[in-house]
Amino acid sequence: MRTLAIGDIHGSNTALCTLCDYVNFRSDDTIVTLGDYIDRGPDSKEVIDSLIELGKNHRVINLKGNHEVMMENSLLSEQERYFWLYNGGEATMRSFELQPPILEKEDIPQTYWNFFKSCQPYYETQNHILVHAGLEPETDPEDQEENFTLWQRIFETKPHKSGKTIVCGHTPQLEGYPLKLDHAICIDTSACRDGWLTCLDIDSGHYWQANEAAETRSGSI
Ligand SMILES: [Mn+2]
Repeated sequence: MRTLAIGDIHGSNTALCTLCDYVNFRSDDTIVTLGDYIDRGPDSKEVIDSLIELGKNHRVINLKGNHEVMMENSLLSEQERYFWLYNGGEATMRSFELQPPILEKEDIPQTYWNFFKSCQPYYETQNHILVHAGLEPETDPEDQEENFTLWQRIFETKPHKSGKTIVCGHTPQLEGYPLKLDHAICIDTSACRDGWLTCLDIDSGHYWQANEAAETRSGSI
């Protein structure tokens, strides 16, 4: 049984659909998406539609990214809304055929808010902890605070006390390749910045990539 992690998608639905075809998922795969489905790229709404569809036929665990939290928080105040809009939220509004900068909860169908609510903070296997951004090294995964799980940069991460390898996204690797450290692997390979979207088999180290031009390539970390 494989555990396959998918990095930050950021509205890159062509890359996502191309990647899903290319990997050729098996019925016993567990697919863990690492968050940041929305913002910056052109097709945020369609990315969520694709993930909901994928979840109908596969075991899919969607983790929460800081961009999903920013969008949820955008309903709380004007300041939060502008923080989100300046961080790529305008592209998300346009994918819902909405005109920035005003967003009311009712403008977005409840399905999408439910999707955000269903996203998990982390996913743990025998040898790995999968999370959007990082972990505080001395804290159990279930007690982590969001400044670490949603916002920490890969170069700030330290080995987790569990000894497990952290698998994360959040820090864009502008060369388009996964970053492997001794204690952590980052697979945000800049899908929305003319880079690649990565799917990593966390146990074998094999990875598949696709981009917005529907090109594919693969390799090993
Ligand atoms: Mn992020």
